[in-house]
Amino acid sequence: MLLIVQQARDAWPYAPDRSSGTDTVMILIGQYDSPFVRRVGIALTLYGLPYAHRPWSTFSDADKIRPYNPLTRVPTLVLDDGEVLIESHVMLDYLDSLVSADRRMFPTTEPARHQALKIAALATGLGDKAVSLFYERLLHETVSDLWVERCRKQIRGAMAALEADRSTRSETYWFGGDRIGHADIAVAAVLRFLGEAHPELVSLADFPALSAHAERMEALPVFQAISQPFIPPA
Ligand SMILES: N[C@@H](CCC(=O)N[C@@H](CS)C(=O)NCC(=O)O)C(=O)O
Repeated sequence: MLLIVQQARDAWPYAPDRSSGTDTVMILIGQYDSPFVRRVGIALTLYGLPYAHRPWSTFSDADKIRPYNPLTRVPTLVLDDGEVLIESHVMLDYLDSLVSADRRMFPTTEPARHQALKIAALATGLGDKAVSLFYERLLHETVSDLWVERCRKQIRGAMAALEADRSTRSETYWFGGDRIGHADIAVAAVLRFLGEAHPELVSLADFPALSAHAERMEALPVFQAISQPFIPPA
């Protein structure tokens, strides 16, 4: 049994980088069914940065989150010096500063950098609309058809734009090479959320390049480890 555990550890390619010599670790607040929390958890893991995870819900655990983030939103990232970051993109920007330039998961040179930022922004914007649509249906007694239709159009529009871009590229990762990037992660995490929170909204069969991309990413060990089925807020 011990041998099996040891072998599993050896096979895990994302060993924590403890070179900073400190025992204090960052704390990632939020559940992995949020694509925003998940993209940060995946980046922390791929970078080998040690962190503690507090899977607090924005609704039932709001009182626990508030002292760290008055917006009571997730992800919330508490740094090892006690500073708190909000917004997943800001967190990734900070994490990128902790690793050498050749390991950063946003390209560091143009035009690749702004192209990758745009793909990630399309994905997270789509995620924003999917979250907004979910709250509209969950929290309003009378659901606004106007808002629902607007969100649907925005989601489908972003999906079409992402599909058009991905279908021109044949490599495993969006921007080629042998390394996953933040854009790859954002797209796959958001597609998983969309499929689970709004199963009726889009058929992935209509977006073959995107669904192949998501399938490849979800098969990676890090995506399987940093993962949680969608639980609607209660
Ligand atoms: N733009 C934010 C979006 C984060 C977000 O929408 N988080 C949701 C959970 S998936 C949340 O905190 N919802 C509670 C609320 O907004 O009140 C980011 O990238 O971090």
